[in-house]
Amino acid sequence: MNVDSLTQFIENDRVKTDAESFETYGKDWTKHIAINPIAIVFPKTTKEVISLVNWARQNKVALVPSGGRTGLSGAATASNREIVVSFEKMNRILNFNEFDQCVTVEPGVITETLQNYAKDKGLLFPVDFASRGSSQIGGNIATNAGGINVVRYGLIRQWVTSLEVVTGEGKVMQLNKSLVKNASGYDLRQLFIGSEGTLGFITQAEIAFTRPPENPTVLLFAVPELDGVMKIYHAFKKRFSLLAFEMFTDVAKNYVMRHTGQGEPLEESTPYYVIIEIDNTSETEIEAAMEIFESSMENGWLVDGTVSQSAQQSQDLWRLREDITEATSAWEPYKNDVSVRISKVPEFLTSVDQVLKSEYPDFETVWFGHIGDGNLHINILKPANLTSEEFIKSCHRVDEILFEKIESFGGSVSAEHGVGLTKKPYLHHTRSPEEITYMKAIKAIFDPDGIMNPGKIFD
Ligand code: 2HG
Ligand code: ZN
Repeated sequence: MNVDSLTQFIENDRVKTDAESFETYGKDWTKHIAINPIAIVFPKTTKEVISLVNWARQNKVALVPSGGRTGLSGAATASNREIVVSFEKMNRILNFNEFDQCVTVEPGVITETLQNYAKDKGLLFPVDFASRGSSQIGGNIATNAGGINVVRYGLIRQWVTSLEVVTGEGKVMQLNKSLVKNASGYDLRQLFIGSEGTLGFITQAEIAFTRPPENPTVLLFAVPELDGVMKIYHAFKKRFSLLAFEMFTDVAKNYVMRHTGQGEPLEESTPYYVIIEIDNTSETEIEAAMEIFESSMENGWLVDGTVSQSAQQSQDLWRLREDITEATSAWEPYKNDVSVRISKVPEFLTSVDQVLKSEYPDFETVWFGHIGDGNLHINILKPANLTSEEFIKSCHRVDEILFEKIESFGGSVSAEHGVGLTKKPYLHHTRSPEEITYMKAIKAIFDPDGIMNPGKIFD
């Protein structure tokens, strides 16, 4: 395929075909998938995106949308002679509507830039996660991003008030137009959120902000038994509107400590840790937290704990949780991102523990996650004596066992990272044949030529 004709509507220097650009833009954080793009393009306007879609339809070339490339399921990977459409040059914050407390953005705005923009206005963009410094809003929306504050603020789905999209037919639509109430039929905006670029491109979005918490305070607890994690959750959830409730294991903590040079956060070292964030608005709040801490200690659910006294301390405690992905990346982790409904988490954790111990006796496993949302991240680290292929093959065998369990719990094979390429073979454990058939039919309507990120989610 000759991509030279792309320059009829996109300037020469925004069409790249060199090896270095392919290496950078051809994939996301899912490093083990071989890439094979034919070009990387950088549109600057919705008009250029429309021309690109029309060109792709005529030339029967597939397009892969690409944001900050922090995805973990291969959804932004070009492995089959596609053109990668990077939105990094569509990165303007266009307009802040003070009355509605909504901001209009282009898809390439970095998540952290939007968070800081909200902060400058005395407001909060509440979607937050470790890759905030590189991930982009378009990608966040296309994957319905979650993160560490979902327990309080929900997924990004809740904060997108309006979307401009270009469908796989090259048609532009303004979806929902920031109406709070709009009972005029199907909400196509929500259909595009989380569609992983399989229906069309997001070219603009309006996002709502909210009031920030007054005094976010972090608590870290040392938990001796797995069973204690959700008992602590239940006790806190009954009393607080939690801002976050996360867990990680000592294995995860040790990787972070080695990576960052941080010391032990607590005197006691235990197999599990819980990190909680509350809005410490008055003496009563912290007293209530201390009461729960003491009763949890009496019950043996935790053996040690600390409370952040400053923003710096909060940040240091959060690093123990947020730096896990980076601290383990050299071990080529095989990633699972699973969920069950919250009330099933205790039983689910015990069951996963058994599977991992019996099936991965020789592999190091690192668990952590947004356990207050029922979402567990399981990272299996590659032993040095195995090749990547051998390692992934063994992980796939265990996936079958793990996902059977997930299915029996009515859970999901992908809680927040998306399906992309890596979870595609397992979609049927979460979605019924009828659901998958309807999803394919929906795609065929928006993308009749199958040019929009084909092969992602399903074939
Ligand atoms: C997180 O919660 C991210 O830190 C990454 O979703 C999870 O690396 C992972 O498995
Ligand atoms: Zn996560």
